[in-house]
Amino acid sequence: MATKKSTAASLPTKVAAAKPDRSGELPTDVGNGGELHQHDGVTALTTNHGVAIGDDQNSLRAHPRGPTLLEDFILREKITHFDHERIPERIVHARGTAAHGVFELTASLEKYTTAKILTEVGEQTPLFTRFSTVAGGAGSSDTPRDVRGFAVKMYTKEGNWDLVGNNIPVFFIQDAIKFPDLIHAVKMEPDRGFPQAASAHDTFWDFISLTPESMHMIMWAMSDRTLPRSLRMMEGFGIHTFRLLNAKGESTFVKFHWRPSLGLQSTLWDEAVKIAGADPDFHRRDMFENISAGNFPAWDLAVQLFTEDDAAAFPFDHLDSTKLIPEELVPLKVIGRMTLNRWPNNFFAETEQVAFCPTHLPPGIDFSNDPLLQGRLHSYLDTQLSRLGGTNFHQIPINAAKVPVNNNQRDGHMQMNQPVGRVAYEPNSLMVDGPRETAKGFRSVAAEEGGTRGRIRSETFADHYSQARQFFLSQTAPEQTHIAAALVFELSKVEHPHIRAAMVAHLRQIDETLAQRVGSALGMKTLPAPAPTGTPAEARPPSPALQIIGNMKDTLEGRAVGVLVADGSDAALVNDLLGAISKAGAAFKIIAPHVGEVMLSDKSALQVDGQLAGTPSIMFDAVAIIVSSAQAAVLLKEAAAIDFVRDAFGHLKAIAHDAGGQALLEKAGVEPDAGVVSAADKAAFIAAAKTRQWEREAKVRNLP
Ligand code: HDE
Repeated sequence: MATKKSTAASLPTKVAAAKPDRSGELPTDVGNGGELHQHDGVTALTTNHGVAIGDDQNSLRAHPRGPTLLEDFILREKITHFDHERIPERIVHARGTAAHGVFELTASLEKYTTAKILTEVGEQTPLFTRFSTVAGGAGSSDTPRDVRGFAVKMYTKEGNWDLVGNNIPVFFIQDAIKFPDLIHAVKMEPDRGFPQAASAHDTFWDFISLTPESMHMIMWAMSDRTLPRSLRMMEGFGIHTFRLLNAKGESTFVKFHWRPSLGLQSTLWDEAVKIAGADPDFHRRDMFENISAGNFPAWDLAVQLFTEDDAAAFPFDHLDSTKLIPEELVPLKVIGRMTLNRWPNNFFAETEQVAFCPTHLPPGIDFSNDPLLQGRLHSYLDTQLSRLGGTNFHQIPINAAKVPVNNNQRDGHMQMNQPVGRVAYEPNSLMVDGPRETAKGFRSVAAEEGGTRGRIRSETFADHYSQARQFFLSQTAPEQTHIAAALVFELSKVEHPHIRAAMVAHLRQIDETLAQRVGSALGMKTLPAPAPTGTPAEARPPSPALQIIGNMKDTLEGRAVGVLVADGSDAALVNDLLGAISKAGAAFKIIAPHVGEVMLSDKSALQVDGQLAGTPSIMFDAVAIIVSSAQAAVLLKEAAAIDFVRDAFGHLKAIAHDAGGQALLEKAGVEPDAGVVSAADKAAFIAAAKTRQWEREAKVRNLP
């Protein structure tokens, strides 16, 4: 039988594409680049050992229809490498996305610290920031109800500083020894392997209901903080109290906060659920698209500084990570700005292999005795050893400090360095110019420690309800309702009634009205007795800084508007509206029944960004529907068009429409309100698009 050799001859040998930024990248050809590697101007495909490959389409066979030969080292090398492409995903925060950027200091903290990154105003420090969800696996969706990781690796002139934080300023537990239990409880249940990336199941709420210290965090977790609209619109927090150390050896306590320039914004729960289906990569794509478009997201870095004496006067313990320091008590001081301006070249090499450790600190910053932080100081280095395979992960380019690294640590798996000389110890007299310790090196705060040794939880950690209540009472009415609705949703998924009852018993210690709203929506005829506690909630003044709605900015900047059009849409109306959207700083996407182009009423062509069925309104902050009456008649029979409108309305978004759009609104059951405006009234649309129509919520949903 005649055999034909399959070849790739028809494939283009060179692809004309925009050149990615290759700075900081290891060259792919690390050999001597000899003549063999160039043929007719084409870079030769090689094995990992630099041998040019003659045929990458066919494995070596005994004869054309015979067995493959063991001798085929090219096949075996390629497949073996492929077989080992994955490394273990992170046990928590497995799903993430990251970008490069820069930190610039705007106000010096010289009085408090020697750390140059916090004292040299104007200094630009390169950095890499990774955002993540906590509970889901690497392939889970971007929008579950979950805490978001906010980890920043700053390559300072004095070594790396990793500020490994979250988008919520408090945590579930007080002591690191409970972390494996918390994570085992929230991750998929081990006998069934589900649910993925969801806290709405029995084991999570069982653990939480038996862990009163988690109540403050639960208020945050059930709030819209866990449903960010964009990673660009969330705050970041170092959570723990850290210390700054100045040249005189004096120390000051510090908390770190990242404040987004775009302000805070969240999605609604129903929206987040639908986004997970329509675009599981919603946040990753949003970050990619905005950085690619030059809309660089930015955050202010702010600090709260306080002394031992200040701390002694707080009505909570600053070493307890289930507590925050209200801004009204210790104001925030903005000291610098982070801008993310470059997408990684390679997801695996950078985003996957980046290894954050809270122990990476430059001199001038130090830890506090927070028992949660103290446990983390062990965990991160330990986890990198198994995730990245050995002790030399600091040599991977994304992890490598951008200052010289000199010490006598040697060898180990995947050692990339080739140290010279016979000396690998210190002190020594044989290498007088070898690395030595220096007075400018890392110092620990000389704190006095005293007390009784033991496995003892401090009495000052005993109040679990005051800040939970303070958080709840600080929220706007719609935000309080969302917390109640989230608790009802989550606890309704819990199969064991005693767990539901235990949670409502805790809520009674937080806020009686909240307990009643949740209890009655869970079908409880009578509420369980309040959870027993020796430290009931104290009244604390509300802190409006804890709201999202109150911290939304009066802007459309960084947001996106979806404009639904079809052939024959009114050209003047469409173009006017697009102009107004751009002027307001937002992006727009043109959605139409088909991709390609639509022909507007003046016969001009408009490029389509998304096909209707694949581009639902959940992707946008506001929508406009501008369609001719003839097209409206067609779209009335299209479920995707009706859902587009119904969801936009149900998610409290502004809707602009013309007469054709009006027909769709009617079919979708939209009752006009202040957020439903004529497409000709651009100003009214832009104003309405900057917020959500909170008054509408009670009309479209039965809320607890
Ligand atoms: Fe983590 N955490 N964590 N965590 N954490 C990890 O390290 C751990 C905690 C946070 O984008 C792991 O590299 C313990 C608080 C972020 O790569 C692991 C405790 C906060 C990330 C680990 C905590 C965080 C991690 C898993 C309780 C907010 C993702 C993979 C004492 C301040 C970093 C890894 C990235 C990742 C342990 C609690 C934030 C296992 C033991 C509190 C943002 O080392």
